[in-house]
Amino acid sequence: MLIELLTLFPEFFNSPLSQSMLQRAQSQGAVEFRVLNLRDFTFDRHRVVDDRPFGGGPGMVLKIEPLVQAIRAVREQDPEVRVILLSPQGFLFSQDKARELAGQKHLLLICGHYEGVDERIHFYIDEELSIGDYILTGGEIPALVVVDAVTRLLPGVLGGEGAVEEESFQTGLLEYPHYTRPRDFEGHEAPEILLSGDHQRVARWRRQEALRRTAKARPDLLEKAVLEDADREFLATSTDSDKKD
Ligand code: 9D3
Repeated sequence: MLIELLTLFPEFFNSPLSQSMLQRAQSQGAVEFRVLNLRDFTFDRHRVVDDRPFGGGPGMVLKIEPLVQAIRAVREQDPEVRVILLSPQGFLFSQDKARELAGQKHLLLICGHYEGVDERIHFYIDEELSIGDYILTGGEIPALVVVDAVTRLLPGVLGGEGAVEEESFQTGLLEYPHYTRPRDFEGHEAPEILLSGDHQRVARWRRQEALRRTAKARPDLLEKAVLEDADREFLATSTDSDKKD
């Protein structure tokens, strides 16, 4: 897969793309990253990429010409490229979307900045994605979030760890808690049941902990999760106000 990143801050990506999994994925040939400097797609003397908003107001707007020059240059090389703008107005990025994008040959991720991007960009892109409801300074970190989530799904990238296959067995619940040695750390003991060797009791305990945590932190997930009668029974009793969280 080829992932191109269009940005005003190309240096921003140097370190993250050279780290751990992303670097390994590149060496393996599973993915290639190319960082494009938006300023290289200007043709005026001063290489201007932004301008004041029509109608007034604070801040600057990314000009349409350099953006479209860059998109055209990439589309000319590959008409199949999927062009994605990262913006706070986009659809929410998700694991489903990561899976969908991992099936593509070529992505162009456009990082917005300043107060926004000229609205006419929408005639030239395929979709617009946000990573969540908080305000960042630009689309660079969101682009890296997409890169990371998509790259780890590419064939061979996790090196046979099986973590990705395991995800297809996901329950729609948060994970159960994990413990390893030492058994007692500063008086905080690992749950006795995990050391019992009783696999059935361990499995039931883990299921219930997953349910408890999900009900507390992400009750929205419970609505879509596939639950057994025993799960509902557990939730009905464990989430009573007299029970500890
Ligand atoms: C003060 C300007 N903002 C009004 C709330 C608009 C604005 C424009 C551009 C706010 C942030 C940004 C920069 N952010 C992104 O480009 C961005 C983003 C984000 O801020 N949050 C979550 N996902 C994304 S994807 C791109």
